[in-house]
Formats: sequence, C-alpha cells, structure tokens
Amino acid sequence: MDLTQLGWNAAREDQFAPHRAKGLVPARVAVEDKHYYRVWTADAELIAQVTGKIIHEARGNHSKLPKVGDWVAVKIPANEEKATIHAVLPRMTQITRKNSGRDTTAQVLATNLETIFLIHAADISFNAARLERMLVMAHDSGARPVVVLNKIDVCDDLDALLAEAQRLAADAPVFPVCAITGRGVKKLAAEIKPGDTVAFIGISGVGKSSLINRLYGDELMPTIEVREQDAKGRHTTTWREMIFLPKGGVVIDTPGMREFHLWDLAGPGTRETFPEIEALALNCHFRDCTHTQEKDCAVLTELNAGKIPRDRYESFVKLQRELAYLREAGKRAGWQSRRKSDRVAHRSFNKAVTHHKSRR
Ligand SMILES: Nc1nc2c(ncn2[C@@H]2O[C@H](COP(=O)(O)OP(=O)(O)OP(=O)(O)O)[C@@H](O)[C@H]2O)c(=O)[nH]1
Ligand SMILES: [Mg+2]
Ligand SMILES: [Zn+2]
Repeated sequence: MDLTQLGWNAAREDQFAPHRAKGLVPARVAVEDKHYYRVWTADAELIAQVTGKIIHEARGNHSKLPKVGDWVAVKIPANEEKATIHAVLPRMTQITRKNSGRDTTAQVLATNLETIFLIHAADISFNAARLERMLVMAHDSGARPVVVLNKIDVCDDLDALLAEAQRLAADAPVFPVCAITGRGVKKLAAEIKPGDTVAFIGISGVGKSSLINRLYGDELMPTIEVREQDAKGRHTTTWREMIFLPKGGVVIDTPGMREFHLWDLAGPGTRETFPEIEALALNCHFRDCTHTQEKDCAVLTELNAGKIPRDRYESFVKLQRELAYLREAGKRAGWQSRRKSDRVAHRSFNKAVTHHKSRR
C-alpha cells in the first residue's frame, strides 16, 4: 500500500530521516493489544513489540507508548516473525480521556486524527451534557469535531433533536444518520477524505461499529446484538482498531466508554465549547470568579438579563466545577508540568482574545 493513503506526507518523511538512516521503516499502529501491536508498513501487516528502551523511557507513563494511529519506526528482522518498534513519531493530534474513578492519568484513545466523529444515538440515551463534554475532548485533541446523530429511525421528533444538537455543537457540523437503512451515510462518508484519519468516539451501543460497517460496505466489525433482558452474545468492541476504507480514508473504531470525564485541566477546549461565556468571563471583577455568587460578575449579569440561556449557563458552571476538581486532584498527585503548560496556554488565549477585542 502507498503510505500516503494512510496519511504519510513530506513532513513525516522529514521527521523520519534519522530513523531511515538506521535502516528502520515507517509503519502505522492499527491495533494495540496487551502484549503486541499490529502495524501496517507499505508492504505488509506485521505483529510488533516495543523495545525495552521505549518501555524504560516511558517510565510508567502509558501515553508515551505507541497508540492506535501512531506512526512508528520499526525494524523488520530477516527470518523472524516479530517486528520491533524503536520509536514513536511526534503526534500531530491525539484524543485523550481521563481514566475512570479516582485515577487522574490520561488515556490516549487515538492519535494523528484529522477528524473525530462524536457518535450519539437519537434515542433516550441522548444526553446534552455528554455531548458538551465530548466536544471539549474533541476540541482539545486538535482534530476537527463532527457530531453524528445515529439511529434517527427510532426518533419521534428529529427536527427538535437536531436543533438541540446543532445548538450545542456550535460551529461543528451535525449529521443525522441511520446505520441500519444507510440514510445520511453518504453525506457522512464525504467528511472522510482520502489520506485522512477519523476516530469514532461514543458510549457503548450508539452504533459506532455499525456505522463503520456501513461505510466499509460490508460486515467487518462485530456489533452488539441487542437482546431484551439478556446481555449474552453481545459483540461489543473491546479494542481500538484502525480500518482502511475501500474508497480511501482511515477510520478508528473505539470501544464505547461508560462515561466521559474531562481530562483537560483548563485547556483551550472549554473556551471553544462555551465561547460566548468565556468571552464574558474576561470582564468579571475577580480573576478567579466562579460566576456563581461573586459581585460584579459579568456572566451573572448577562444571565440575569436573560442574554444567556440558563441551561447553557448551568452546563458551563458544572464544567468549571469539574475542572476545578481535576485541578485539585492533579495538585495532590504532584502534577506540575502539565499545569505549567496550561498556564502558558491560558495566557496566550487571553492575549488572543484581548487582541481581538482591541481590534474591534
Ligand atoms: N434502530 C437502529 N439501531 C441501530 C442503528 N445503528 C446501530 N444500531 C444497533 O445498535 C446496537 C449497537 O450497535 P454497535 O454498532 O455494536 O454499537 P457500538 O457503538 O459499536 O458499541 P460498542 O462497541 O459497545 O462501543 C446494535 O444492535 C445495532 O444493530 C440505527 O441506526 N438504528
Ligand atoms: Mg463497537
Ligand atoms: Zn464571573
């Protein structure tokens, strides 16, 4: 296969030069399992393992190990089955989420993505707050978010749900689809350009694998067989896997998560999810204003004047609270470096906003 179809380009070829000089070849991680990786080179699909050096250098930080979507430098020994991964190329984008429970280490879901499909079902499982959280994750990833409303065949009032989803999604497009009948799937497929990589993210059962099967045009990924009162025989996705579409483009199927937690500790994502409220917050009297009770709070003033919808305000405050909690948890874990880079990001954002304002 031509590696450019998998997203290889001149910039990556440049980055790869030192590895090439050592006789290593470029490959992309398609599957990550507990004990091995499946990688694609231009010529073959190989089973690969990381070198001890990579494990040592990661020092227990799992996010530094190869993840699905990563470009890696592999050595293919003659007469030996397994290839070895000697280096991970810098990631262009990556989507991360907080691990469940009290563990506040980040989990990398997929890397080097152009686009992220945030899959939701147009049924009772639809949840506005979850969509907002997923949008924050997506904005922070560096990839372009696309909201997908699947299962429109079971929705009674699609117009209302679409309007709600579009309002929450702000600038991100929303695509109504049905994986069963194929309605809307062609339009969605047009969002996947040749050479692009798209990750499918969403809670279990929303139809991520079903949609990928539709896009592939064949039964490829096992999907859940929904049975009443019976969880047996479920074919739920248990690992992340990259699939090359026949018409070009790479998709990454991910296992559904039970819930989305925010990993980001005040990264730029929140601002893109609530841009109008963040812009207001810059005018609050107190720099650490929580926008709940403070005097001279610009957000509360606008809220009381009816200029911000109350539910949107409430989601915003809830998100701020969750971020504050994570920040505290991070502090307790002695998590300095990330917070420092956050402060830098925060400053440059404020500068950008101020600059924008002064030009108006
Ligand atoms: N009515 C309806 N059912 C759908 C649609 N898409 C998927 N389903 C059903 O929803 C169930 C779950 O689909 P999957 O594709 O396995 O869901 P998933 O998101 O991959 O789930 P995980 O792998 O657990 O994360 C299956 O029974 C599908 O047949 C749709 O558009 N309409
Ligand atoms: Mg699945
Ligand atoms: Zn305020």
